[in-house]
Amino acid sequence: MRYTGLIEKYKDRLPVSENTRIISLGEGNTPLIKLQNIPKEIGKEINLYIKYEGLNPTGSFKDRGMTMAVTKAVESGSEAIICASTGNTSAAAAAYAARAGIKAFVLIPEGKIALGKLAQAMIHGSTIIQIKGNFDDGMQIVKEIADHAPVTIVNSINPYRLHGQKTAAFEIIDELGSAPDYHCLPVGNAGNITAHWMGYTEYCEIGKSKTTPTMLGYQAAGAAPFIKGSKVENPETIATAIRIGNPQSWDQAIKLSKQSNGWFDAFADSEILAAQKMLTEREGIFCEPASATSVAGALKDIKSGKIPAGSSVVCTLTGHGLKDPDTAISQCDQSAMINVNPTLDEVKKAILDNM
Ligand code: AN7
Repeated sequence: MRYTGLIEKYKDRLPVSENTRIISLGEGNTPLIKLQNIPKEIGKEINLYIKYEGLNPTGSFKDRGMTMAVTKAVESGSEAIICASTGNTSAAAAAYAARAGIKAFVLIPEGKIALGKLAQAMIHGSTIIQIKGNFDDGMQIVKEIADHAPVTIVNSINPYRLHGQKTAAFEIIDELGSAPDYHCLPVGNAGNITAHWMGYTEYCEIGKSKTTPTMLGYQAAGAAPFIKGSKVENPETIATAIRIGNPQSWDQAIKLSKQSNGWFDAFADSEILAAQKMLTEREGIFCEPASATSVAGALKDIKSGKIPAGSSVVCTLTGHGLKDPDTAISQCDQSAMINVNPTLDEVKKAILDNM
């Protein structure tokens, strides 16, 4: 059967009816890739999987939430959506609004969103409102705007977003036959970790899995409110997707972390970039910096034994590496590029010198 998106696939477990007009771009159904080289290299017996959410239509997990949020916005008669965003939500909102034939307004922090995401918001024809402030400032305004303008908020405070995103947990259980022992996610607003926990507990309740995973949330050290235990006023990190100091799903995240016996941890930008590079060079998987935080965390906890040998572990790679080409290129040694004349001899020499 033709795959037509996650709402159609999981409609029995989502708040839609037979009459709902589904706004979809074929999101979901992303690959679960078992890592081969990295576990060998660190010498640990571990079943380590990557849920490659960068392969969604706009290149991030946000499409799972946005198909639901925009479907329900259209169903309720809304003609415009709005979000504050560190980039990926704006890209998804712009694309799904275009698909639905409605308007999208996106508030982004000036100069602090990755190039690919800005390109997406622009090319899909959304109205971009750049603010001289960060994501948290934008979010505050968006929360008040609905009283002043006819727009539907599609940030993860929109409950339909989490319903869409919970389907990632369904897919993992459907594929593995049970929940993994540990699930690792990068955490910004903590919407996605909350959505995953919803998905796992729902599937457990209906007997699709006997267990739920321990939920591990990893942040960037410069934007780590869950480690600090309170809001961070001026979050800073190269992983701009998670440059968030005031998480909107704070209470839910604290609760699910306790319920699942999980924990939070934070990583320096250098550690995040090292994990990103390791995935690209050792496994051929390219994710954006924020996403690599989940792998930085998993590897630390696997090496220390906090995640015991023999465990099954899923790391969500939330966004594609092509979202942020500037950061990728700046990490690479430009002088390693070989410049030659277009002759057989010079190209041959370049190859043989580098075998
Ligand atoms: C790649 O786009 O908040 O913990 O405005 O883009 O659910 O917030 C993005 C978040 C992780 C964090 N990885 O997820 C936005 C935005 C990537 C992201 C997160 C985001 P949450």
